Amino acid sequence: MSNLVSKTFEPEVLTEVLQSIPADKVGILGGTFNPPHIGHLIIAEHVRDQLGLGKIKFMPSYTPPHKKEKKTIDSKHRLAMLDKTVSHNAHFEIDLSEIERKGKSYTYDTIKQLKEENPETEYYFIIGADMVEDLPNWHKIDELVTLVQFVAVNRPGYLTSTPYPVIMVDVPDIDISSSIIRQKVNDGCSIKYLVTSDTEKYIESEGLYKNEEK
Ligand code: DND
Repeated sequence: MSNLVSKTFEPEVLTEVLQSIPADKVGILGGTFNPPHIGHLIIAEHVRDQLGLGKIKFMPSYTPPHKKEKKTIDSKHRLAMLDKTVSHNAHFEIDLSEIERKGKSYTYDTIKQLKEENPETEYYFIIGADMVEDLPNWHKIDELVTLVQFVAVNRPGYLTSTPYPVIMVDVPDIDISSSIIRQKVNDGCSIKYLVTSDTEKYIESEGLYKNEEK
């Protein structure tokens, strides 16, 4: 064994090293991901890069709190597609907190749980401008903004002005949505390049989004 490998740190040196490490900065991109698309990848990567975050956790909802009336496909399909979409980026992970908790996926409950489990971590919750407009309707929003730093990205057709404390990050305008992709599949149109090729194959092989009610 070489000297380099066998060398051990003195305890006081290790303490100094640990104290100099900044808190973990982790981005969370919560979503229904029905399906995940390249817009999700672009905003996650831009925010990670611009805010110097260590990683981005993609967090699929079990039951989206704001989509009561809509039919959302089973979480097993959304999770499988998300896995295929994000697995090529070493900075991206999937967080199963909401899928495992089941029930309505209120962000307040999720952040409270994550903060209890990882008190040293600084969380940055990333939302598109459509969700910025919706923030006043979120469950326990006044408490939630004290627990997590919201990060907003621009989205064509939506404003980003809000009375809530939100960091703005500019991303290229991306006029892609999950609903447009579902509509295209239903109409028999190509979704190539709107989703990753593995996700495109999965949608096709599982027959997702065909014959959907309008
Ligand atoms: P969506 O279902 O809208 O996400 O949910 C976003 C997150 O907000 C989830 O974690 C929800 O649980 C949470 N939420 C919403 C409402 C109420 C509450 C919580 C509550 O606790 O009361 P999508 O799968 O549609 O998209 C994921 C994210 O990506 C969204 O923030 C969306 O705005 C954003 N996005 C884009 N941003 C810019 N340009 C585009 C985008 N496409 C999606 N083209």
